This record gives sequence, C-alpha cells and structure tokens, in this order.
Amino acid sequence: MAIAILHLSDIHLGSSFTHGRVNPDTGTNTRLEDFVNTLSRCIDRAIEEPADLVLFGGDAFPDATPPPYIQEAFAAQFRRLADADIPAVLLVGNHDQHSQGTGGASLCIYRTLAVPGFHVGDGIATHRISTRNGDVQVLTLPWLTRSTLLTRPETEGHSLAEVNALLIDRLRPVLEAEIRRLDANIPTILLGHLMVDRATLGAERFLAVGKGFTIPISLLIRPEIDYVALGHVHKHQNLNPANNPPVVYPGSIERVDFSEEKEDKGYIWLELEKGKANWEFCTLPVRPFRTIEVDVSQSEEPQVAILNAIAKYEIEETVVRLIYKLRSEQLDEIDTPALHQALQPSHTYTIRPELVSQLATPRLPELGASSRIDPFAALQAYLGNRDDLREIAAEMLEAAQLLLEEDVLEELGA
Ligand SMILES: [Mn+2]
Repeated sequence: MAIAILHLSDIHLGSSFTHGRVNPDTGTNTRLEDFVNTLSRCIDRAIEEPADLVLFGGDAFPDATPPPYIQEAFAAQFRRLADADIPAVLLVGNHDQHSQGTGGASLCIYRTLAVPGFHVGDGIATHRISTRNGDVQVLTLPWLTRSTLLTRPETEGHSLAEVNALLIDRLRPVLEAEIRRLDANIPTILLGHLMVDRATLGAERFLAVGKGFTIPISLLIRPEIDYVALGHVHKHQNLNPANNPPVVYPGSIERVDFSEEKEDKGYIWLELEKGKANWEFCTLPVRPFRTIEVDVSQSEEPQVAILNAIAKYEIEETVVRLIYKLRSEQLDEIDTPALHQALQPSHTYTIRPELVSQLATPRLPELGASSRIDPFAALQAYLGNRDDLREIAAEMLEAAQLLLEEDVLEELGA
C-alpha cells in the first residue's frame, strides 16, 4: 500500500500586504485572507483524502517573529491536521530562523507544545514516522547558514565562494552519516529547505541573497532516497527529469510579488512506496496578478492609448500594476483621476509613469555623469526609484553591504 503525502512549501503568511487592502468587514489585510484561504485548501485536501503525512518545506512567515494574529492563523490551519490524526513535518526555512542563536525558530513552538504527530525539522536528523499505511523516514535538512557548520575564525578572510565550498565539505560527511543510518526497507524522503545549483529562480533570490549557499544536486540524488521534497524556490519545478528520485520544489502557495505573476501556484500530491514515487503538481486557484505595460511616447492621444491598454484585460479581483512610458511634454495630456477610475474594478493597483528620455542621459539623474560611483550609493538610488521593490529594499541593501564586506563587488569591478 502506498503512503499518501501532501507536500507544500513557502507559505509566507504575512507577506504581500502591499498588494492587498484592509477588508472593512474583518479589519484584516485581504492578502492575509488570500494566503489563509489557500493554505486551508491544502489542509482540506489532506483531510478529505486523507493524506497519511503532510510535509511542509519551510518559510511559514516573512520572518522569525510574526505578530501573534499571523502565528495564530498558521496554527489554526495546521492544528486541523493534528485533530485529524495526520502527522506533519515542519521544516525550518531561512525566513523562520532568528539571525542570532539557535533553537529560536518560529516553528519550534510546535515541539515545545508537543503537538501529537508534529515533527519540527530544525536540524539535520532523521524522523521515523508511523502512518496509517506504514512507516516512512524523513531526513530533514533545514536552511543552513555559515554559522550552522562553521565557526567565525574558519570563515574570516574567505570569499563567499570559498565559504560555500567549505560548507559543502562539512555537510557531505554529516549527510552521509545520516544516510548510512537509514532503514533500507522503508520509504525514505529527504526534506530540505535549500537552494540547489540547478534551480531556476524566483522572488527568493531577492529575499535571501547573500545569506545562504547553494547545494549541488548530486548530494541529493541518492539510491537510498525515494523522493526529495524541497522548499525555498518559489517557482514549482522538478530538478531531476529522470525522476529517480524526483527532486521537487512545489513553489510558494500564493504569489508573493509580481515576479511570480506568470507562475502557477500549488502543492504536490505524492504516492510513495519503497523505490517508487508517483507525484502530481496540483494547482491552487490563487489571486491573479497583472502587469499592464504600455509605451505611449509615440502616441498622438496618450490618454486613450493607456485606457485602451487597460481595457484589454479582465482586471476584476486582480492585483494590477500599470506602467506607462511617456515624454515629459505629454504629462499635461494625462488625466490621472480617469486612470484611477479605469483601474477601480481591480483588487488593488499601482500606477507608475516612466519618462522616456530624449537624450542619452543617465537613467537615474541622481547618479550624475561621473564615471566612478560607489556601488552601494548606486543601489540605493536605484531602489529609491523602484516602488515595486520597496518591500525588499532594506534586505537588498543589507545583502549588498554583506557582499561589499566580502569585497565581491570590487572583485567584479562594480
Ligand atoms: Mn526560503
């Protein structure tokens, strides 16, 4: 009998608030309601089938200290699994970890409370889990940082690439020891929150840049392992076309930002036996995002051209961003209130006019024409002009600071 497993990841409850509005009936941001509804669809499926096990691949919240009402919304969904006697493994992702100390991850509360059937994966360990359809072992590999396996003196004076190589050297024997202890007779899953060197990236590359490291896929493709359940990358993909074993990112359950506009969102339904993993990506009906980009700089009637561009799309219930390019002389021809009116049926919207320059002037005037600029100042100026990156601007600057300390940008000649 196969073991039925629901694998989901990157819930990010509490993200994307700038794409929502306050629901006047509940006082809650509509994007939190979206994320909770989508999460509840996953839990519904697990309970209806029922699943024998639920695997969560990490990143429950945007950070390790979510406000209590967001913690509670997450807990209210996962406790339905406990009520239905469905075991679950909650893996710790990079957004769930405190930057300082250990054991402080936002998900550790579930171990402290000893929720029946719940396992928290905050270390490299194997969890043997009894399900209705037999035992399964889940080797957990949470998000690793340089401080997980290395000490400060070991990393000092080394480049990021060298530290990455050092970490892989440390990880290899630790993982090997764990794999040797596995029971060869029962189905085995590796559950990891990590960046695999073969992955195509999404929003997480902005959210976590400079903080983690990349794992070669050869470490994960092992005959002892029947299915590799991943988290971290927001775009669904199977990294092993040969499928022996499947190496699968389910992706985020909702669109976190516009970089995920065109991606389907969903979870994985898996039927697992020793040596055999049948899996399927199940799409979730998530809120649509739509970029409407139009260049009216050559248009006689720019206002009409913009309204026509908007009219092309069904924008009801959609998160919309309108970007229009025009010449500065056309500014007076734009009736902005009428644009707001046209976008009214959307869920939420932003409007960004962009001036096309007639001359070869710098794209950002504050950068001036000097040939040598400080990369950090350049990034700051760039981010100051990108409303859509405001949410992650602080993190990007922090990551850039780290890179600069590592002299990486200098090496690149930036
Ligand atoms: Mn992550």
